Amino acid sequence: MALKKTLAISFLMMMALCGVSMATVYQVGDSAGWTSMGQVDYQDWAANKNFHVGDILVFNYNNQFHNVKQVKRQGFESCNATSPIATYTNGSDTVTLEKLGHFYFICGYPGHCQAGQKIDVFVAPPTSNLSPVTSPQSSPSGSSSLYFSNLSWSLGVLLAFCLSGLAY
Ligand SMILES: [Cu+2]
Repeated sequence: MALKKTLAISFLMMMALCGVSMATVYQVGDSAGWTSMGQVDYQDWAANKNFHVGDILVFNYNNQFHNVKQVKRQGFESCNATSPIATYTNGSDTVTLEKLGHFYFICGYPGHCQAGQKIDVFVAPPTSNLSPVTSPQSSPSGSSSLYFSNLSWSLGVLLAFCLSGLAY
């Protein structure tokens, strides 16, 4: 029992380490940051990147003039920020892409989304059978039991992934 626990903990630590080495941090808009001034085509910015589960977006902006609203597709398309999934207002906000699919972000200030301050980030699986693996960084507190229950099957996949990362 004690051994099992030790093993589990060491695996969790390894998963955390692997998560760190695997995650890519993207500053949205690169040096221009999150802006409505039109220097950045965010669709263009996102289009040439391969986002994966566990990657991190950083929104840097002046929070007197902008914010970040994560919205659903409809809100993205219509620039409607009235019912956001999440709101960020710090001015240097990190968002972990914790699952596959589209993440839509717009600025909630009037006219900014319409001016192009909106981004659709699509998170694709690296390969089809790796898709359910989530990075430890995406886990808020309290989800450790989930990791334990998923440990057995995800471990092999994760190990392979980590080892392939180390090989580079
Ligand atoms: Cu704005």
